[in-house]
Amino acid sequence: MMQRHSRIYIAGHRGLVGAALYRYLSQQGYTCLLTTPRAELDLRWEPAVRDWFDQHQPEYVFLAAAKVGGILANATYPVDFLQDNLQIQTNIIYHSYRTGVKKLLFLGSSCIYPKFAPQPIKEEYLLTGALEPTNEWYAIAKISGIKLCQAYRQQYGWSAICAMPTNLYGIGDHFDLKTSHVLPALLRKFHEAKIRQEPSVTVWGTGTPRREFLYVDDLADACVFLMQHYDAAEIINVGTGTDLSIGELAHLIQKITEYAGEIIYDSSKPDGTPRKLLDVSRLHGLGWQARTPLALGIQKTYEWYVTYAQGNP
Ligand code: GFB
Repeated sequence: MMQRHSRIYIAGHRGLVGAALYRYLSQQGYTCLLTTPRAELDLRWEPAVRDWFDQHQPEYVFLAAAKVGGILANATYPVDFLQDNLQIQTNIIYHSYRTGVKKLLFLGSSCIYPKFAPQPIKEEYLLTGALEPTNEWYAIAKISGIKLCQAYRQQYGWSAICAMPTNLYGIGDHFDLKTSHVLPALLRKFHEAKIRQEPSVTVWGTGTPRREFLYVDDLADACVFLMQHYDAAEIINVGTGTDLSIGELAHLIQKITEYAGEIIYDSSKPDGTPRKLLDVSRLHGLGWQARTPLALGIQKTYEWYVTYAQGNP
């Protein structure tokens, strides 16, 4: 079991998930959290990762470092999403194993599942159908990460586990309108339209795709729960168990930001997967459930955006 004094490496501690993990573990009293800024350690560069592990010798690793982004970023930077992620995860998994890390948690994504997977999506649907083309580069990298963890467990009996979070949002998110995910993008669009008194906000696609959103602090809680209570080869979904349409999300954000204008849909932009709702019964069976209702999570994220993130996307 991970102890309060264990040496815990959070790879990607400046990202949405890594920062939430850092906050959560600190609050829980874990005192030896290892982090290194990107400027000092390029995780894509194998010799640097080798040296870092030799020097720091972590006991537990949360692998939250990844090149991530929304539907347009995925389509625009396929090399980054495939190659950077393959390099980062392979380097960290290999050197974790080589230096005797006791347990590693690899973070995947709900986009690993087939585009037309039956809903809600069970873990066993992995690799049963074609992927969604807008994010296949990222998905294939993440599937490779899962398989590498499973291979290490099978060949060497090493404790690597894989959590598959649904779409995430929360404090520390990125609000760049071209590269971000839908929830931060809409928060920013509605907020700016209110301030500038614009008559309408444009939402990409048709508004009909359905998505499930998990507050990132809940994910951090789930990751620590899994690190402590789960040790098996099978991947495990992390979500809320409920979804809504992008149109419904837009109306909710319109209400939270108190924007009075109109919503317009731009159907020249891609919709992506029609629906992505995870089956979370395996995680519920272990005794973990998400806590933060969507409206509350969005409200907290909005307050953080207005206070800290504007002008610094
Ligand atoms: O969050 P998102 O970019 O990614 O888009 P995915 C979700 C849906 O929101 C799509 C629509 O149907 C978008 O067309 N949408 C509406 C918008 N307005 C906007 C907007 O202003 N910005 C954005 N970004 N979307 C991601 C994958 O897929 O899911 C990632 O690309 C990752 O790799 C993540 O796996 C979990 O949910 O479609």
